[in-house]
Amino acid sequence: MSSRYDLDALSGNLTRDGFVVVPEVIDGDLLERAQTAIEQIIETMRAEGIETFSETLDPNDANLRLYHLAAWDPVFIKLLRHPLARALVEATIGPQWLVSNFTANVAMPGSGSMNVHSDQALVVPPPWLEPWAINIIWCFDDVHEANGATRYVPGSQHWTSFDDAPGDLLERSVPFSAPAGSIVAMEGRVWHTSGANMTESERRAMAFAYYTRDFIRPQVNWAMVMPPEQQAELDDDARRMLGLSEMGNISIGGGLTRLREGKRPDLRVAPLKG
Ligand SMILES: O=C(O)CCC(=O)C(=O)O
Repeated sequence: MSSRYDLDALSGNLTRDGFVVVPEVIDGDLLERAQTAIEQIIETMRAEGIETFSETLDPNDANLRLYHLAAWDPVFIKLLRHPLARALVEATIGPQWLVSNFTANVAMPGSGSMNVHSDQALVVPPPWLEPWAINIIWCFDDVHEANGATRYVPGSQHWTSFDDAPGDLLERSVPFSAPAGSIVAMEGRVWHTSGANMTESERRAMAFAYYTRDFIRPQVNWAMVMPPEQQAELDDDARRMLGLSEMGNISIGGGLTRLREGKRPDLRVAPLKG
């Protein structure tokens, strides 16, 4: 990874705050490709009559929801394995992970906040004692409070059950700001929500690359959403990330590993954080 980043400092902040912003990680062509891909997906979804409004998530249809991005455009595979993204994921949840989901939330003027939630709580029951999930959030527009920056509740990564979450979550939440091309790493236990886009005309496009430990069932079944010819184009690393290998459902952190530990030190169980 580029020495432009001090990984220890970034992951230290992430552990302390549950959240770290890294400004301008991508720019130029790559940023433009991602922005164009988002626009094209919206266009295609509209042309094909695919709903962009998710009633279960958002208060109105000013939020455009785009799902399983890696199946729409290879630029998103590139982002999933961006060296900094990968380094922050592995520093937080260890080397054994899968891409659980990759969605975009394009918040148009007039969009409102969803319910405050933690993403780890969506995939594993309490108690949440350690980070088993992380979002790498990609900002494709300049993001700030007024156009609906994600709001997070400081310290909420320490809550271990639903009972720990107080009633005034939105009031406790704080926004961030960052220019287009930035990423935000957000630990899976952090309670957060989308902000409301209160601007007249600013779009807020962000994508949420959600990585979880490989013993947690991914939210997306990539084998279903990605056509076989597209799967055939993927390299081994991409197939592994998406759990598309034939043995993709066997967690190498499971008991089987123990049986082989002596012969395959590379397959040892990643230590869980205390
Ligand atoms: O759009 C945002 O800022 C947050 C989105 C989010 O939390 C979600 O989709 O679960």
